[in-house]
Amino acid sequence: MTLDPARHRGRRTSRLRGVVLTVAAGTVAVGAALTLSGTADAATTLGASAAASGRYFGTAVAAYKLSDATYLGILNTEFTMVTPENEMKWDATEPAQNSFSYTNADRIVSQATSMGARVRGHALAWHQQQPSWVQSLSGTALRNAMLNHVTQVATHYRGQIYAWDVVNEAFADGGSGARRDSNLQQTGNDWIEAAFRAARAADPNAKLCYNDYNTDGQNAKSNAVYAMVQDFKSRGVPIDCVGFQSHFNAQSPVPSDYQANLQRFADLGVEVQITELDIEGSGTAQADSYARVTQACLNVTACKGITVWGIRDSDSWRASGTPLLFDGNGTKKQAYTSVLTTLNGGTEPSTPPSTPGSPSTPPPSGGACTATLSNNAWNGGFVTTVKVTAGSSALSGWSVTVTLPSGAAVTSAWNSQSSGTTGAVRFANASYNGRVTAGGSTEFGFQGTGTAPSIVPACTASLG
Ligand code: 9MR
Repeated sequence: MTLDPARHRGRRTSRLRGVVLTVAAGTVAVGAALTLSGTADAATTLGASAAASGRYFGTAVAAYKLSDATYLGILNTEFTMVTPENEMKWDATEPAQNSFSYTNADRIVSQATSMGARVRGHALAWHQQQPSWVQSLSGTALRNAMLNHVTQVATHYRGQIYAWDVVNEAFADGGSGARRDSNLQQTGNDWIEAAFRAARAADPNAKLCYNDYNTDGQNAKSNAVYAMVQDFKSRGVPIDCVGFQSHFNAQSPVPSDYQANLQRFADLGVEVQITELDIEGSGTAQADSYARVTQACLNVTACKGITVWGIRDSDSWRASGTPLLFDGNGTKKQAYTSVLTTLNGGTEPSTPPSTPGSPSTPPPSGGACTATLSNNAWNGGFVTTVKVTAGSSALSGWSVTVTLPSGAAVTSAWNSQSSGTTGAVRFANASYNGRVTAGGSTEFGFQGTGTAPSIVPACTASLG
């Protein structure tokens, strides 16, 4: 929508008058609430940037790689959550029945503790990576062995785990919406809830998650998981979170309803977590997909963090697809910069990020302008004013993307041409205000319903 500035001035004034009146009536607590200018404050690591919105940024870690200096350096610098990639699985922790082996998992937990990071425990009950003694059991013997395993391992790590993947990948792929026909499933349909109850009893403070893949958009499989979570919530079966593995590639790209799917689970009253993120590809396409996933998490209040499934491409379980944020040398990829920028609300960090021993990827162009945002908000609506300031060069055009909180929508805009009304809304200059002198500024605004945006908007410019 393009709006006439004169008309808007009138509109805006009357709206602001309305705000003042509402404040005077005492029904809202917000005046000129928020001015954010991101450049100086933008954090320069994934963990610190995620922490700015109360989230974590994690990675899968392999114990045997902790002696690799490049790997350890990136781990220490960038991440605030750690998932043992294989070391807490059943074959690793209980290689013989009732004989537990925690050496490698403990190494990862103490590494996490030493760097002030938390741990996602992965995974207590899964049809894969079972030791051979488990594969020879069935019926009650298998059920009891599973419950004993859950109890013993969760007790060993009691108080040290932020969230456990209690049950992993228990639903079938395809359109059936059925449970996966595993040896655990054959012990009875209630095996999942039995595992969750045992985990709660063993470690009452750990969040208990169900974790799966191909559940990242709305489909028969995710619908079946959704129904299970809804059922567990209604019957008081302990479940606190759902993990979305988010393994993406050309055949299985980020679904268009990714954020909506996270949100519908969140609306059931569980935390949602992105637990094993990797996206095959390279360059801008890969970077854009990473940004979309990151922004989706930021847009869902109950999405408390993102974990990537490894550090460097060479650390990945599918290394040939180069799906991670650092290349094989430990150098930051475009995807890294894109995630960091998204976590920072679209603002490039003031100090170029650097990885010990490796050059940083040059930031994409777009630092030629900055945008600051101020809100007048009331219960159910807001007016936002955005100031666009040119850097050391004059601008011939600009655009600003503002990400609205879930449920918010733009109803009108002035001094700009807007595209979209929800989510990431783009505002480009109107015909008369694209030119901004070096160091100069211009303002545009919009009105909306719902909660006002609070993230520093991303500004891009054409120069000249
Ligand atoms: O990354 C893990 C790889 O090293 C193992 O060989 C593999 C064995 O099943 O498991 C990988 O991790 C999986 C995770 O535990 C559950 N979701 C799928 C992951 C990739 O297969």
